[in-house]
Amino acid sequence: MSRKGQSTQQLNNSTIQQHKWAYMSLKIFLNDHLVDKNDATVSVFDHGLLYGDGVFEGIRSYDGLVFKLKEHLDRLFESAHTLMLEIPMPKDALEKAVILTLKANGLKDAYIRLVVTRGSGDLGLDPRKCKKATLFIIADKIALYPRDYYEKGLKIATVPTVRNHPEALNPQLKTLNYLNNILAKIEATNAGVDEAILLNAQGHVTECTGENIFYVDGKKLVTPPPYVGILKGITRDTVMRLGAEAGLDVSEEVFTRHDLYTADEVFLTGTAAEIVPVVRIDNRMIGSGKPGKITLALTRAFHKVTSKEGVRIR
Ligand code: PXG
Repeated sequence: MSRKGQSTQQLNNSTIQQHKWAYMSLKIFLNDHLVDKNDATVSVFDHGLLYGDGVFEGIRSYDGLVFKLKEHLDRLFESAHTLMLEIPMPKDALEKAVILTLKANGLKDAYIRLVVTRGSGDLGLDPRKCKKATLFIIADKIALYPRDYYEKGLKIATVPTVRNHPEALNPQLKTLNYLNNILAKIEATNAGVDEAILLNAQGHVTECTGENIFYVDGKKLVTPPPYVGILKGITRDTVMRLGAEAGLDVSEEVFTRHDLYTADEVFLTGTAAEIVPVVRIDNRMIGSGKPGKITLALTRAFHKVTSKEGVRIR
């Protein structure tokens, strides 16, 4: 008998099992069933590809609990509703499909990408040419952000590209058209910083390329209101709730870069990033130049919530 009373044979079996998982191809949910990753393809005539005509969600599961699944599905259906895009499955069936995809891949801690495109049509942009939406769900291991980001904080900068005007393409829609954000990301990279802050056409702070932004001023916790042009983040909603529960004075306010430069603390929120401290903006030091106390307390509270709340994978 070897370690922990397991026989060598048992140990070998479990090692083989782990390798099997590692080499087993990912299963993708495509339209109405699971397919092998290599068979998960969409047409070159799909308008998701030709025009960015579609919607998506990025969801996370923590130790077998899918965080805020209902909220993500609600947001997906709301984005699709405004685009007059019919999701080819009711919400409860889609919830089951997400769970099925996680189970088929043996994933407990995962990143889930749920995508619905207009489907394939011809080379005209008219959505009426597309008879059926394409739906796919990818669930994979979560690629965590480097630890340094959380321990040292981010250096970020405002960029020249302004956030989409809400009456052009409303940032509240989580669509497949992310070029506004991608241009901002390129500008941040060119400037040698970790992330971009996008302002709106009036010069008000909106959000980052895939995260919402908050600042702390004394007991005040402030984030921009949706109408300045932001995605109403699900992590943002949770953090606003946790801030209020911690006795902070939480508000949605229109603000400028000056408010960020002079804040005690700044942090970003998003499904992938969770809560990340920001220590430098446009080369100005924020607060003490280290991740702030309130940011760290909210991070601990957030981890507590993700370990308890969610739809169980069973
Ligand atoms: N703003 C924008 C523009 C986003 O795309 C957020 C804010 C944060 O929202 P949530 O609901 O996640 O708190 C997002 C979300 C990725 C990735 O792969 C991007 C997002 C979420 C998950 C993964 O870059 N964006």
